[in-house]
Amino acid sequence: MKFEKEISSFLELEYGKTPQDATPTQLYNAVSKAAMRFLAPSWHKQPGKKRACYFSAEFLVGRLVYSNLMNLRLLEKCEDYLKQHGIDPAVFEQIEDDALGNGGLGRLAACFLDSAATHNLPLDGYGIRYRYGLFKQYFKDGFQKETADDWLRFGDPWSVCRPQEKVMVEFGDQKVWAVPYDMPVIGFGGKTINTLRLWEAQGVNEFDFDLFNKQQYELAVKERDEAEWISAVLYPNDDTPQGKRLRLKQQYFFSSASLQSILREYVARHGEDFSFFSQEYAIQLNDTHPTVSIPELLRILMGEYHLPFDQAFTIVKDTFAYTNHTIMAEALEKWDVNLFVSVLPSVYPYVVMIDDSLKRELRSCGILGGDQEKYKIVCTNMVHMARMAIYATHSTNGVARIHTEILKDRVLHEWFSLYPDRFNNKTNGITQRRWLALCNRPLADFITQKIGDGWITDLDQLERLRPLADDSTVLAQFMEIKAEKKKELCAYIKEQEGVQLCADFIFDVQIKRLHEYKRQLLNAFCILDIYFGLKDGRVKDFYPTVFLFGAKAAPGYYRAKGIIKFINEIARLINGDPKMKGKMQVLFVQNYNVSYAQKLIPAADISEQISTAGTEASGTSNMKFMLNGAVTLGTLDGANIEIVERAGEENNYIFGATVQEIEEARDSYHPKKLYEENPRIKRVVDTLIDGTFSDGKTGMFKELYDSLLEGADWHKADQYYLLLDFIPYCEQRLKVNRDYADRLSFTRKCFLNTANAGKFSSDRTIMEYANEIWDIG
Ligand code: H53
Repeated sequence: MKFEKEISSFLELEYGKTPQDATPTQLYNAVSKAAMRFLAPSWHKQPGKKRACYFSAEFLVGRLVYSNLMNLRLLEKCEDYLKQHGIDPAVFEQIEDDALGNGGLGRLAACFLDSAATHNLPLDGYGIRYRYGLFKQYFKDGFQKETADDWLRFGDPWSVCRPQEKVMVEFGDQKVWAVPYDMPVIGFGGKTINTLRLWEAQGVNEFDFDLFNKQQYELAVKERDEAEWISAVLYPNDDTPQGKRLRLKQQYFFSSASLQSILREYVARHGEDFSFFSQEYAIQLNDTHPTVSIPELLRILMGEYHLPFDQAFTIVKDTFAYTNHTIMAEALEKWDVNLFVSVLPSVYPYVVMIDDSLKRELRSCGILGGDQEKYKIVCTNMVHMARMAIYATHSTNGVARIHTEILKDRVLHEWFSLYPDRFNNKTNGITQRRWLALCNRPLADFITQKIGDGWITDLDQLERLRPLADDSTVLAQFMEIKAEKKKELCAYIKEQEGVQLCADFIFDVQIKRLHEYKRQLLNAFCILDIYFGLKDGRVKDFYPTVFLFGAKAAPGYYRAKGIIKFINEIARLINGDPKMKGKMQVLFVQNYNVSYAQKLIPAADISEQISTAGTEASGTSNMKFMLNGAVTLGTLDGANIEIVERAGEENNYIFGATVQEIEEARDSYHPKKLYEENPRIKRVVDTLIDGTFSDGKTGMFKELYDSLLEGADWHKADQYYLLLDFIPYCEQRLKVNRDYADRLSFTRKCFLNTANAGKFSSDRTIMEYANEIWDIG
């Protein structure tokens, strides 16, 4: 049946509605289901090919309906259909994103799936089907408030539940069913369709009839409720783990279920001969979150199939590979041994076996006694997951060049000395399908007009734009597109936030999770410095600017929440000051998520990437901004380094201490001295305590002030060097501002950023994984 007919007949059958009187949710379900029928014949595994499996606790896929239709080449048909019936094609924007991820790590996983399917690489995702994704955020009196993300209330037309493929997962104190829901991952053009398999936890017994009959209703469903808790909520911490029992259960839950389902497939083909296993499967561990898969596979092979340790361990090592996404020491996961044993008593012995094998290997390398401490997987009553992930796999990679170098030179240096060949770099990337073709159609059309549409699956072709960088007509068109996207964003923000922004201002944007190391507070201080400078007459000829923020703070992260409140206070001061009219506006948007990013990024002129050098492993929004023609105002950190290497330092704005400079400054760093000696620094920092702003008597601002000047029990003063980089940052920001006034030459910089973004496609990254780690290329 034709796609359009399929939509209408679904509406009629399921809801008894015509397109005109269907609700947006009904239309959404009908369109999605029609597309699912359309793709069904191509959704199968190619036999006889090695498959790679991406194990990840997060897949932040975002709104799927438009991207899936685009990849199936049905988007225009669908839009025509809606228009014919008098419906706005943007109707599905009312359907919220799913948010089964926190930030960069989960979004990267989603980009990888898109890229692999597009390039016909057999890669499947395995994760958790959280009942509630990342919380929704709103502000009340400038404070962050959280509500549950009930993403299923719109239905879930893109998943297929496969109850017949459920598996049992056993904990020390509990048994649960893991029920798979499969989502198609549609490559561009619709030829390859891979699978994202997300597991839901269900009780083994629906309820206990005995207890029910005794009218003990709560007890009757207790077992079921406790099972469902396992996949109930996504932990809202981005890159700072919480050593919680339920979190370990989640990790084991999806690791064990995924391995069982893979083994079931394998055994159906080969019986109990496991000699082909690592030739047929590669498993990538996305951070340490799924690392418990390592002892679990060992347990299954040894405990259930009776393989000897050496043989089983070789299979494990050849199958698994590990990606590290952070250098922050506190983010490398460790589990208390007692907790681990009580949750996973049958897995722990295999952790010990791996640790024993490691110790034997260390001994054979002449590493003895106390020298073994820094390697041991079980050490000081903790299970070190990163150590296990390095030791028991054949590959450990970082996610940007500098990040991998820091792993090798410092954070994991001892491991690099032991296994230099295991370490490799895979600089992150982003999919240009979502982050250009879909989110910036005017720019996509413009590029296609100039160089054809090959860039959609081969982003290096953007290079062919370079010769046009000196053509002022081309630049004028490019500028016009940015202006159009700014207007669209203003309309959207007016609707969402009730704030009218000036579309002809510079748009300066910082969007990412709220974390001290990402330094939103530095951005805030600099805005204040400009504000005071404008009032004092120190800052002249300032090009009017909108400063935009978007970020969620982990609900338990007190300082991050203080920073949000502080920025909202700054916004209130500046936006309410009549003297600032026509000069600057500040806005922190609420509930920043993938769909919001798709609107903010195309409208940005300046991409704020200002983390302390050596703290951000890669960053990926930096690449999205670059692709959409924004300049980077940033430090030499993460992938920023590779971005300016490609686009030219002269087309971006780099400032601040380098990794080496920070290292050298570390011991003698004295932020209080900078504060006392520099009146500009003092003035902005003092706004935290001098009554300029109110933190609603929470003490949050004073705590921030102390963190900068005094430190705390667990860290030195100003651990992220805000005050060190403050003046260079302000200067560079004013330089961008001045440069912007020369509209043509600034647009040329933006244009060259787009033209040089080819390297940052996740197509390139995923092919490197495929060829160099998984051997599926
Ligand atoms: O992963 C991104 C990086 C980014 C890094 C982020 C990340 C998380 O989102 C969560 C946990 C974690 O260890 C790291 O902070 O720099 O770009 C993808 O690699």
